[in-house]
Amino acid sequence: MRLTAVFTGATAAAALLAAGATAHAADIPLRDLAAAKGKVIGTAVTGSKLTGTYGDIAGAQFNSLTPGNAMKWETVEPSRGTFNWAEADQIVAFAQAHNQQVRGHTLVWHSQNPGWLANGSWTPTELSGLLQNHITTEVTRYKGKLAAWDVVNEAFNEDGTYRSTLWYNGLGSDYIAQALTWAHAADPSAKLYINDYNVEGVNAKSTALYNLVKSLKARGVPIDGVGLQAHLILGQVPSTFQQNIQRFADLGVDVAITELDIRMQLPSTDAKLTQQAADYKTVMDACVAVTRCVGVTVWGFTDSDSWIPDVFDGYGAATPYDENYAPKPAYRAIATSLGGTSTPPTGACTATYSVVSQWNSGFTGQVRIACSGASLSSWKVGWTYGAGQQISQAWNATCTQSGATVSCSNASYNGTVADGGSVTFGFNASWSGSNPVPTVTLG
Ligand code: G2I
Repeated sequence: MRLTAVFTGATAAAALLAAGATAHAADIPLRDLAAAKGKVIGTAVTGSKLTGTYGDIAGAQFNSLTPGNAMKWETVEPSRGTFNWAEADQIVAFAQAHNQQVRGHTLVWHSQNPGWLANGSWTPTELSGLLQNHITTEVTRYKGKLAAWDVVNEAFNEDGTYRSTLWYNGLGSDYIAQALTWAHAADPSAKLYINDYNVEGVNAKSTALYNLVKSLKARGVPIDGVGLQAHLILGQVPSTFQQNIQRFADLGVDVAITELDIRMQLPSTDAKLTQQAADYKTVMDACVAVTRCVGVTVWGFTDSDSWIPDVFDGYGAATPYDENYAPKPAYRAIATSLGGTSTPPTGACTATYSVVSQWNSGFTGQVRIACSGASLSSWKVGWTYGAGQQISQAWNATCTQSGATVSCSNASYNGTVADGGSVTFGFNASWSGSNPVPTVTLG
């Protein structure tokens, strides 16, 4: 979390506001805006993080949670017959306590299956029995508690053919209809979805999905919806996005945007963040425009809890909140699309800490102080390290560290931060074990 210093006029008489949970005091939470439009605004979450600022934001801003990993086969049945529901139960309990929906994710997938299952050799009958048992066990456990299930995940190749998976290879394409049928038997009230990526626009893959849903409906297989994951790239929201949502809706199924994030090449800049906000708004507007689009879930709400940097080298900053839990322009774009009046916080200077590069024992960090509607003639930034980090050298600031407490003040030449301007300083430090980002105060 970062603290935002709000200045009255141009003087440095600072009032410190605890920011992070909301963009600013007057903002209406996204979940209230979404509810007023009859839409869901959700986020994927990690159960162990649901405390402190992360928990506050997840609970206050979203009306739906999707467990990011906690309901996957590898998590719930790591060895055959041994079940671990701890994280999934925790997320469901958190959601109930915060009056949120839960979207179950996911029952049938080619990835994140336990080794005993993925590496086993099974006859079709055994495989079918394993799948039925898995679906029945997991769906029954959460019967009546989940709004929806991503029953089948990522069944297609990019060219629209079926992906070669444990399931397809062993059972043929009808594993999809069977999985839906078993899930429906275990919880008739949960909405059952097929979910995939790169199916946001009209293309070969989304058309294969469309044809599948059409034939499942014709056969009377219980299918309620289609999940468009929407792991998008900056500036590349497909032009046929809304048209594609509409064609699925016209088949008589719901559509959910299930895993939205919009990645950019790092470092992020103001221009990229502005483009990202426009992209988020395009996605939100398309869902708002189609009645049967039930809502949008972001795949992690903060850049500190996103899969992108781990998988796409050099990319990140894909979510609506930065790694210090400050809402980004994308957050305000979501709010605007949901009918909120969203002006960026005015009269504020903020300090944002980030790790620029990290190696086995050391790292380079930076802090950016930016002002909008306010200015500074001198500044001082402080934080407390939580994991024994030790600063060895700083540039463009004078930094001292006493125990875990760091204090940095401006150099002779960069104390002035103009309205609309920013100043950055850097440092080298050591770390071991972990290197969590500290809470930074500007004052
Ligand atoms: O890959 C992004 C998403 C694509 N659509 C389906 C989603 O289920 C998928 O989610 C991601 C999770 O966000 C990641 O957190 O699925 C990844 C695996 O395919 C998840 O990554 C895994 C890491 O690969 C593991 O090393 C790690 O142990 O997360 C695990 C739990 O943190």
